[in-house]
Amino acid sequence: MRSTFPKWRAALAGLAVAAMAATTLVGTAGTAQAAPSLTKGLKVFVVPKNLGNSYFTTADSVKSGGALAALQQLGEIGQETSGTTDTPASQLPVIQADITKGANALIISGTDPAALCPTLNAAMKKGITVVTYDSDTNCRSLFIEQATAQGIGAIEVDLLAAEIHDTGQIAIVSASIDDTNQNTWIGYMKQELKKFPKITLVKIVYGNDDTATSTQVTEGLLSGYPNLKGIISPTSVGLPAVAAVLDSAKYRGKIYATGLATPNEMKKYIADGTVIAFALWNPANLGYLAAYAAVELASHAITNAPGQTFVAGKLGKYVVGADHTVLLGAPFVLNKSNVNQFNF
Ligand code: RAM
Repeated sequence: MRSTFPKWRAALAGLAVAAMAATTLVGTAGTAQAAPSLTKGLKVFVVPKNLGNSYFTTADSVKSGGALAALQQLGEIGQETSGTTDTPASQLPVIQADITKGANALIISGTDPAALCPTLNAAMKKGITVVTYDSDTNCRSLFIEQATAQGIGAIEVDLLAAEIHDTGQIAIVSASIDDTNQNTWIGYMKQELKKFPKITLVKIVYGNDDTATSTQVTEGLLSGYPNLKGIISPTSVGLPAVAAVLDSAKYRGKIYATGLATPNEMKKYIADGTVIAFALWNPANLGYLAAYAAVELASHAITNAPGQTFVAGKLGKYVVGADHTVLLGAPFVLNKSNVNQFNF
């Protein structure tokens, strides 16, 4: 198995992983105290793109120390709700039902930048706090961003470029065609690809954050592009599906895949050499931070103006940045040297 990951990239990744491990170890046992000014008993709905995706289970659940854990610590009434597919048609009725149930705040991973907006704008007019996390919409008070979109796009291209020696045809297996986050990252991937003139992006296909569809579109790529050298899948559902298709003597070491995924879903493919490296951030911390931001806003303890600051429990102090965003941190790289340190 080749390992061509440049030393400086590995060193950077190591630093990021160390930072991430330190916060992970704090787990759910954090004894964060709610600031006295925060309102208790708020009804806060956490709305991932869809249910049944383990990335969102980690981001949201009490057990992992995600959004619902923070809401519990703050004395709010938190609930995770969503549809079954990564589409606005599936997500929207659930958001509408949350509003009918008396939501004070909504924390949403957007399945589309615009389609949710008539509903979310009406909610904000009624005084409901709308925060996005993971995937943005054009209508919200704050976006809690996992890492810069440029950083996420660039790291995936850099990882694959190193593995294919900066040469050859590549494709992307994305989530849905409308997802804000994947489309933004793909835009930055195209920018980063300009640094690699011998790499050609031949096709973008969509697995809709569904394993069966992701498998099918990957197989389609392999038969349609016999000279394909690499695949980027910037989705935690897509990348394990791509890896499963490539996990055979026919493809291993010949076609490389990277992207974003949770460690537990990739351990097998890292161990057998199908995948060398991939990237992520700490999803539980993302959910935790989003919950604090939503409660701060809903309590009128902060506004969404750039420069506002708040303390997000065990994670410490955050500042509202340009475009009304709050940045969690940097993406980190997982490979065989560290993937087994994580359990989510
Ligand atoms: C999937 C979703 C999510 C994305 C992760 C990496 O779980 O598409 O939005 O952030 O992958």
